[in-house]
Amino acid sequence: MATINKSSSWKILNTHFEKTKSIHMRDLFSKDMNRFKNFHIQYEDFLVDFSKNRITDETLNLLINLAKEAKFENWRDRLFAGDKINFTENRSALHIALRNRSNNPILFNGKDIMPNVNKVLNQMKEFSENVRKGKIKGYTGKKIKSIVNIGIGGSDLGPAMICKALKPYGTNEITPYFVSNVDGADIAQTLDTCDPESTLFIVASKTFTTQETMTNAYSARTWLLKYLKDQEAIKNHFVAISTNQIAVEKFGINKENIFEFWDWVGGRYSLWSAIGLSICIYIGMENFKELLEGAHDIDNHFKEAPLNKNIPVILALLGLWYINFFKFNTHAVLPYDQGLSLFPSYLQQADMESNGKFIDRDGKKISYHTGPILWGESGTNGQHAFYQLIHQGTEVVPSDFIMPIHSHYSIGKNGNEHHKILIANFIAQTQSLMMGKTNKEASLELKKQNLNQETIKQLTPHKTFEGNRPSTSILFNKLDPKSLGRLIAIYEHKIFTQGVIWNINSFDQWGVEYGKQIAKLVLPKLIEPIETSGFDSSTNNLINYTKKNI
Ligand code: G6Q
Repeated sequence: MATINKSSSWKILNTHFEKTKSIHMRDLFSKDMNRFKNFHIQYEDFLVDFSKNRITDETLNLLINLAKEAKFENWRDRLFAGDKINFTENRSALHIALRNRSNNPILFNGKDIMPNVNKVLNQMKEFSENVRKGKIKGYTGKKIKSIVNIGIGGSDLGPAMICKALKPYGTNEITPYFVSNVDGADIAQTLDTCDPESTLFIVASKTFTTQETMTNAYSARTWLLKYLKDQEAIKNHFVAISTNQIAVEKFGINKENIFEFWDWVGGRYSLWSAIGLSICIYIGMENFKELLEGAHDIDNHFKEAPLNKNIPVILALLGLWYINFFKFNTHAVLPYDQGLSLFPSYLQQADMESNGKFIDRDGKKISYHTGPILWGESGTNGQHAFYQLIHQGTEVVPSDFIMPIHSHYSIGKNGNEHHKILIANFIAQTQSLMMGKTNKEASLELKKQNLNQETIKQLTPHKTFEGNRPSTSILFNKLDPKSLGRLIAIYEHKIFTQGVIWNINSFDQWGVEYGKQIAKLVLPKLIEPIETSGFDSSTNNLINYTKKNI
């Protein structure tokens, strides 16, 4: 296939872009009373309003043509069929099987994988229930009160984000902790708050070789043995989630305490697998299944909804429109829910690790932009920090505003004062980003403050907002397990759709592997007693400086 930016649909889009790039959304809204009606999708309790984007009907049609020319539908079929689309690792990307609540057979190498998926789910159910009921106890017979998930990247970000988001569903009797950083502060501070007799460590690592995770796991083991003084205690206090059974057993974890997952589950797509064990223990199996249900709903929606009504597809096409044509290179994710405060960093990995690539599937260097720099923060905190740049900066930042209509917390006047203020801020931001404030409006506002002519003239440009800053609003009823499952799956499929059109493999992560490889080269140099040479002069000197001053 010719590269996508040489395709006829790309060229047509480019011409369309040149014609429409200066149109202000304010004018689009005033000319079309049905703009919201035409540019929103209602899926169950999810409302996706994408009318505040710099598109027309024609833009959308042309973007859909581009997806079709990139054979998106064919790639989507291949994803669901378990083809080895992650060809650089010779793997399928079958996370959809982990949440296949229909239980219809899914074949991998000609064999149905659902029995194995269900077997592990049952193991997770039994184990998590026994921990919650206090049937699984610590070595000295104490009930488990703290669970410490030791993992990094895909083996940490999803479970950590979900446990925070679903706190209202969590048990008060068990506190979940997440240790990921190899910086000793992370594990040391966590261990300080835990009682060895009532702590369960979950070592979550697909490969069971990741330096950070293994270092933290060994330190946790040493800490435990220091207090409990018997190797046998490891049985009660350590479980592992891994595809590498041999390495787990070598660590000293019992075979029965290993939760299996498979090569066809990518790290950043693994929260639906046994990597979700910490979630399961904290919120219970029934709620974990709801999370899976939510994702499964979106899998079906993604497979079946027409492209112009397909939430992940629309989000993907909007993103592409901004990155590839407007050259807006960053994208903000702004959840108006404190529970979702880790959602932007979770998505950073999902998106940037998947689509931060400059080589296409044919091994050629790409000549168009791929994944955006994704960032964000929960509202309203971000408003008092970086929104200034979103309103008036020289960079335009397309943003997703995400908000549940109902809060879990009844607080303030009438029990909903806080949430009403939150909603008002959410809506006000999207409105003002789109509308802006004209020079005339700004100057009129200043006149009403009885300022003199000169001050008005001086202040007007500073108080003027161009507007035309795009945003998409995603609303749903409540942040519960099902809606969170839906939200995550929407973004997973958005990322996949963009990867298909950009002709990249969204499922490998050679940059991460490279990081793992180079750290191993430097570590022995930090220990060797002689002066280090052989690297560039900056690296040699950094190593020698730290060695001298350590
Ligand atoms: C995710 C990446 C990466 C991975 C971590 C941890 O897709 O592969 O973030 O999850 O490097 O790897 P392990 O689970 O093997 O320890």
